[in-house]
Amino acid sequence: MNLLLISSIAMPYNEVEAILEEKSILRIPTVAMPIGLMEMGAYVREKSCISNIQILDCGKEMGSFYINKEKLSSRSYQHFLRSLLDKVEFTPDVVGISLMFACARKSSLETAEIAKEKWKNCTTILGGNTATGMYKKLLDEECVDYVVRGEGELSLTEFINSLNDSIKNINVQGVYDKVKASRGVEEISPMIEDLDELPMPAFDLLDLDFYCNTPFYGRGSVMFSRGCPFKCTFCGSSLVHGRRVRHKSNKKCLSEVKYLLDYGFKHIKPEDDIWAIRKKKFMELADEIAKIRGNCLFELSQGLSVAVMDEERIDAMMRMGVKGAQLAIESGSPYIQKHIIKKNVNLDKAKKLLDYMRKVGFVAEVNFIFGFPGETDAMRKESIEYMKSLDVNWIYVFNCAPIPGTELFKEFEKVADMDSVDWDNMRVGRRLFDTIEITTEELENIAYDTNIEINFFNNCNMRNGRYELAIQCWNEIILNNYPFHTVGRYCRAIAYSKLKRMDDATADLRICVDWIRKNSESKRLFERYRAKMPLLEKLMENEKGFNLASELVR
Ligand code: B12
Ligand code: SF4
Repeated sequence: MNLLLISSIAMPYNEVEAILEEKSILRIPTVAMPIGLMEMGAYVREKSCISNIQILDCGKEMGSFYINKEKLSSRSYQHFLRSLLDKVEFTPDVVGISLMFACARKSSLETAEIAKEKWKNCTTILGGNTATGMYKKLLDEECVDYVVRGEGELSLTEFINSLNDSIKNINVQGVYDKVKASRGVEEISPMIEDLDELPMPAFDLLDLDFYCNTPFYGRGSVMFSRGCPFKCTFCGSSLVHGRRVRHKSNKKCLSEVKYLLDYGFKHIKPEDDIWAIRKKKFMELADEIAKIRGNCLFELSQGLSVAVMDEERIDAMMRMGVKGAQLAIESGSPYIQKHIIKKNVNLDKAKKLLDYMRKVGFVAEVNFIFGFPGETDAMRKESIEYMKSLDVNWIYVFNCAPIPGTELFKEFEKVADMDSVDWDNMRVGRRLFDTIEITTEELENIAYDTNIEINFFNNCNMRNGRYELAIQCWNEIILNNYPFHTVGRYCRAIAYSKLKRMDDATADLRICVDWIRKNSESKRLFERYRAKMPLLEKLMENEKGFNLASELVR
């Protein structure tokens, strides 16, 4: 029996199309190793009757396309998917598609359709976070034979073995066909209790060279635990992994880290939902990693929990090569914390943690979200005031886009028509539906303006005279990837001028003007915030005679 596992692309459909058709420079594809397929693939390879297995890593293929786009001809999304499926080396009996993100719904269905067309007798089965939350709707589609809800190791193994035994009415916990879905059965797959039973993730089924050596994308992913005990209403993690945390032993964590280190990885990303929750275990692991990591750095892309973090854990993270991370605060309104998102972040403790991080040189960023159902203008203002009181390098302000299957999603159903949501084109920074409280456009504007105000015009490093650090953050977060960002470049010019680097400052202002003339995004940013960038107006009025030093003394 041949098993093909496919990971879908973690980007809205229209953004992928724009890249493929070479229309967009605004979005860089999000690419990360598909841990679920690596862990499940390794388990199924060991425990089921399959003889061949392949992972088709569409995210990585998208990343490669983006990097090499000058060399490749443009194409449609469907054409791209077809060309990827043409690369498969065997005729699969089972095509398993990982549908983790709501925005990948359409492309996953198209993948299933193409697979059915290409391999007439194959069985399609979808799994992953979004498949778990949306299983009924997915099973309405002809190209979807089965959906797995929850973790796939045990259920997919049993499913494949049943298929191999030609069992007609497959009855596996967590595996739904169209009939079971219509019967209203509510269950998810059984979970592996002892995560040490998982074999080494199937790193060998990925293009490790791409993940190790590609500039910008070069990162290896691991997951040391599954599950999170907290009850944040917006979070989708517990749908699949439950609320009880299961840990791999430190020995197993180290063996996975060592595998990547031996390959040559210089960046490793643990993707655990809740990091360092068991203090003693974590401190021991961090110290063991510190001994073997050489110059490899560790990156935590999930926000750190304010409830869990403390000074000793921060010190241990630094020893193991974590240079910085985001602290997950989400809202500065105590009401929202307690009643709407139920994260209950202690806002004073968050501030103290940030102060400590600053003191020891741990680069801290913070996440906020606007647009929760029930959120008022006053609550948003409270959040903005709180943001302004933080001493932090960067604040990300997102728009709340609910995850199907979560408690917050049910709250959204009270204020919006969730059946009409265009999931395929939605991203976190952009939610494509109005609620009775606020329109998409209003919300987007508030979040966008707050981002710009907090991170640029009212930048905390600038306020505190840390001009070099402000420049470093703008370079790393904005200008290295988006050189056309008028506001970023303008603010960098101001920082240079504070450092008396007048030539650099003037050069930046002149480059801003060039970009504004040739790039629509630069022009849009200029027009939107021109009142806050008076030096650009001055430069445009008198390009030849412009003198920054005299403008600044006026
Ligand atoms: C790593 C990660 C990413 C990586 C994904 C890499 C990849 N290709 O897998 C990247 C960085 C790309 C990513 C991006 C985003 N992410 Co993310 N991400 C995660 C995270 C932390 C871990 C996923 C993981 O590896 N889990 C470990 C493995 C073992 O579990 P798993 O992947 O779920 O796989 C198991 C089962 O789902 C199932 N399964 C999975 N696939 C299949 C397929 C088949 C055939 C079968 C049978 C079973 C099966 O079996 C697997 C093994 O048990 C999860 C949180 C979580 N704990 O799941 C969030 C999570 C999936 N992400 C989430 C979100 C919201 C996002 C973003 C929107 C965030 C953002 N700020 O932009 C973006 C999506 C893109 C976009 N722009 O819209 C949400 C849910 C999304 C949703 N339902 O729409 C989650 C659940 C986080 C949360 N706390 O709510 N993410
Ligand atoms: S702490 Fe993080 S992972 Fe846990 S429920 Fe809240 S958002 Fe989800």
